[in-house]
Amino acid sequence: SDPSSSRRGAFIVFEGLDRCGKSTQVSKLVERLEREGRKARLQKFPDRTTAIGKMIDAYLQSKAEMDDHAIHLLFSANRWECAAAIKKDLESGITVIADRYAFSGIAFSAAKGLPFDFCLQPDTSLPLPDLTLYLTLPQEVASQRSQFGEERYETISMQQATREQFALVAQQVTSRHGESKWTQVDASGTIEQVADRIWGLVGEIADGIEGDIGRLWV
Ligand code: Z5A
Ligand code: MG
Repeated sequence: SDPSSSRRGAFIVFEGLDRCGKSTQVSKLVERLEREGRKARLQKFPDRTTAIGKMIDAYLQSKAEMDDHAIHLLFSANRWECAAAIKKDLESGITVIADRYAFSGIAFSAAKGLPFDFCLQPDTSLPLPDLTLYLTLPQEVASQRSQFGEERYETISMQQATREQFALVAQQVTSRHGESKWTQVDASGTIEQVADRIWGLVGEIADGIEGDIGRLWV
């Protein structure tokens, strides 16, 4: 019998500032898991395909204006509308890899000046990631990558403010949920070098997890 059959899939989140290579590495990890014979699914946030996601997309492309609180709640609502599917997949043994999650939600809105606690609340009790990989890259390198600056938030000052908020988010995650839940990853080097670094950090949770799915901030 398969010893992994009683295990649920791991929920792994990629976070980090713009152009640090999250989407690239999320795809690499999904491919690698599948190559190793494991089931994996990619979940991007914001998920721009839903009705809420389309409103978020218009906002990010500056085709629509929105109150800061309202857009914050829409980003969270966009996660809530995906939460049941994430839980269902994890329970059926699929590893779910998210490209951004609630931590981006908090860091970007708090960087705009909304109170940190307000930013935290709407995501309370969403599925808790088993591991968040926070990719770091010097700003000079990130700004030189293609398409930087095309969307709202892609300015150096906004990125710096967001970096500071991400540090506070990391403290919240580790103090509430444990040090093992948040790992910083050096995202410099070639795509393959970063992918190998990440594979080493993912380690045995790629084989599945025995405990229940946790709840964020609970
Ligand atoms: N946002 C929010 O405010 N609230 C929320 O709750 C959430 C998000 C969930 C859109 O996000 C915005 O929404 C984002 C946060 C906010 N705003 N900002 N700023 P998004 O995830 O849709 O953003 P994106 O358009 O996908 O870009 P990105 O995520 O910032 O990029 P990335 O995924 O980190 O990088 P990449 O696409 O993998 O790579 C960027 C380029 O570099 C690309 O040309 C790659 O080929 C290249 N690349 C990647 N890796 C390497 C290496 N190792 N070497 C050289 N070149 C590389
Ligand atoms: Mg991306």
